[in-house]
Amino acid sequence: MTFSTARSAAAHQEAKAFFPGGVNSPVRAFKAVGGAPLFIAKGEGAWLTDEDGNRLVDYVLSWGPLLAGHAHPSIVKAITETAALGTSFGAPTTREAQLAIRVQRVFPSMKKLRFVSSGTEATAAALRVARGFTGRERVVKFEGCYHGAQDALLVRAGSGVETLGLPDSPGVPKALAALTTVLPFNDIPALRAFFRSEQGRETACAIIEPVVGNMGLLNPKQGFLEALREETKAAGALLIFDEVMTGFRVARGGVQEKFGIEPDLTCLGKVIGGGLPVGAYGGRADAMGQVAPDGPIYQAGTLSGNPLAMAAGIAMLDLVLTPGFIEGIERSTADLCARLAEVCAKAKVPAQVNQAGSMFTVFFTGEQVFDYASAKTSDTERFKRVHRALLERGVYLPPSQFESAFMSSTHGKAELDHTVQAFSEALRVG
Ligand code: KE4
Repeated sequence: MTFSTARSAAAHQEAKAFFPGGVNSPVRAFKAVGGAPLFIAKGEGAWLTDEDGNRLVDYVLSWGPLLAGHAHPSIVKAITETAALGTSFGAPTTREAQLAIRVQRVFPSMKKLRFVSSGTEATAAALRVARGFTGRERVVKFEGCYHGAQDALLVRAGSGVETLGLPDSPGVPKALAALTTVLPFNDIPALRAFFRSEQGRETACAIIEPVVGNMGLLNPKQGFLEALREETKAAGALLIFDEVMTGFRVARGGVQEKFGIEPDLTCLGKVIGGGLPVGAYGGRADAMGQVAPDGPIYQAGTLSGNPLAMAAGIAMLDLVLTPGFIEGIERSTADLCARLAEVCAKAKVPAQVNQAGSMFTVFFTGEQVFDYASAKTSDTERFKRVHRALLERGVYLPPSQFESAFMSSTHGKAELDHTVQAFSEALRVG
């Protein structure tokens, strides 16, 4: 069957009349891989069906949220039943505490937390809490890390900013950007030198993707996160783990569980909403105790704690808390990564397959990828060709070399065999 995208292309033309690039989030535009983005008609388990009827194994999974695959019966049931009782009240419901209990079982460092409607809101709120709690204004981020589309952190960020080659975003006030220090990821001497400097002692917080998904998947070097925890503590700066992507994926309890490091604040998103809009920030009770209405630091949201989103999150976390659920996905991710590395080696294609839990990236480079500079050695032209060849063979990878791919509990033997076969062929033509 030929791979037609005529209906997606027509839908894209129509969408361009409404939205910049015809999309509601830049990474969806396929700018880095060319061609019109596929317009999706439905998802079921690990599979997408696009408007042209093409069926593809999905490794984007809505950029991480769908740990249980598309339209999981228990999540759909929870949303459907809750919707019949009303979709939003702007008043507290018991579902919020029901989700919070589950979050704290997985992230015990979040002594107090608040739900918001996106990861961006969560990281923006966490930054404000850190600045309000410490009385300091400077913040630290790491090169290539992405924490959502917010002014203070759209400085040498990853994800779509990197994909589109935008050094930083216009519209961010210079005065604000000047309060953001960018350090190199995985560079221990640089972080020690900064936090022991005068500026370091005036820093409110360091925010980091402790395992990076937004440069593609990068793991921290031995001792890097430990050094960051030590130096921020000594400098009186809060350590914020942005686990919007890594939460429930690098391990059930995220990077903080895997490495045994307790951040002062944690940001969550994606998986926590089971595919509906939920973010969360939280951590130390003394810092969160400063958040309105208990304290003066203001943060609010009309749809925060939305009952539908809470119901989907509760159903999702009940699956996450099922013994063996996370471990099964991690095993199939490791299996796939090993097979993809083998296929690249057999094809004599220089590649690094980086994995952490249920996240992975195939970098087309012969160099180990552990920071922004090494990620940038990847052959993005080869990635573009392979991505297109995979689409034609029914495999949907994130449309950027600088994004992580994701697995779900519904990616079984059939999906992995299909993927490995398609990858092997794509490398020959790509
Ligand atoms: P959202 O506001 O997109 O829900 O979350 C922002 C965010 C915060 N922190 C991390 C570590 C993230 O990865 C994200 C969002 N991730 C991107 C994918 N790299 C979302 C996809 C998109 O921008 O459309």
